Amino acid sequence: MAQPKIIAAVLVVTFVAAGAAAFFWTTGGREASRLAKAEPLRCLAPVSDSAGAHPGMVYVPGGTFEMGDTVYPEEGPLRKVSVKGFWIDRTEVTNDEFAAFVAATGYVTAAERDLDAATHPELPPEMRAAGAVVFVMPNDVDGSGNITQWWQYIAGANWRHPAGPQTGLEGRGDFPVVTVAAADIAAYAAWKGRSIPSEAQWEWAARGGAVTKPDHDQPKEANSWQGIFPVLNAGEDGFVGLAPVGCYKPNGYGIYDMIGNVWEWTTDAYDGDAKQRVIKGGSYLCAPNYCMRYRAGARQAQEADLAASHLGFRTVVNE
Ligand SMILES: [Ca+2]
Ligand SMILES: [Ca+2]
Repeated sequence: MAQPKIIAAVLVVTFVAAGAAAFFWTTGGREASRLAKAEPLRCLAPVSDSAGAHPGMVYVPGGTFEMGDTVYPEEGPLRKVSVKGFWIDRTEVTNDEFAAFVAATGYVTAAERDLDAATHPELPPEMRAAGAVVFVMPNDVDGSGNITQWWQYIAGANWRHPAGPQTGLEGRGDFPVVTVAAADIAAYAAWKGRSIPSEAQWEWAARGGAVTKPDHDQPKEANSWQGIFPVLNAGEDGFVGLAPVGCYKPNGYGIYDMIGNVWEWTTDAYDGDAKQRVIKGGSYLCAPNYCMRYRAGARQAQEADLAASHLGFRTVVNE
């Protein structure tokens, strides 16, 4: 996915019927209909264990590491960074977990609220309507320059309806929650007495304690995209769309899906721009021909108030 600013700009001209998105959500396009029966609804049971000081979390010891990577310019320069020990969610936060928060607090997410014309004068009315940016697999594309060929702003898309009003969460309780904005996840974390990870915490945890230099290969134990993005998704990893949390082997610390499945929010501003945050780990949409960001050192900018269908989060407890 290209720079979110570009997305916001080009999405201005894009507004699709939710019905089309619903079709792709339920089928995931041609490939998904072929594979749908093989895709499980639950991989890790139970999702949250009840043992330890912080149930459902893993302790990550502190350390010093060379942060960053060398594939894309925004990953550098490589720099030595120290991180104190902390606890981190074993999995991405799920729909069931987020639903418990909403049930307890009545919280309404950013994607469920219309944007104020006063604060977003640059957007046309249709993009100020409550909604989210949703990936819709195209049948064909004309080059990779125009991302509105696969990213569409859909009114009525939110965490309960991840691809638009006609879609829902039935059978998807163990899938990562998506279309949550920075303020939403901060509220969730506060309710749990937790925090959102910094970029350094996230990247250190994603290394999994590995002592060797990270490679740049597409990982086997992660939900990414095999084939040619965005038109050919071979689903060799078992999922053409999102996967339930915990379907792949955990990393060296016992943490699942740091790489792939959904991108994950951090608290870091992107290049000092408070309106943009750093997101990490890549998603099920990351392919070798486009967005090789299925690496701990990769990063991307995301508007703090923009909800998207490939973006979720996890929380930390700082000691
Ligand atoms: Ca996949
Ligand atoms: Ca992830």
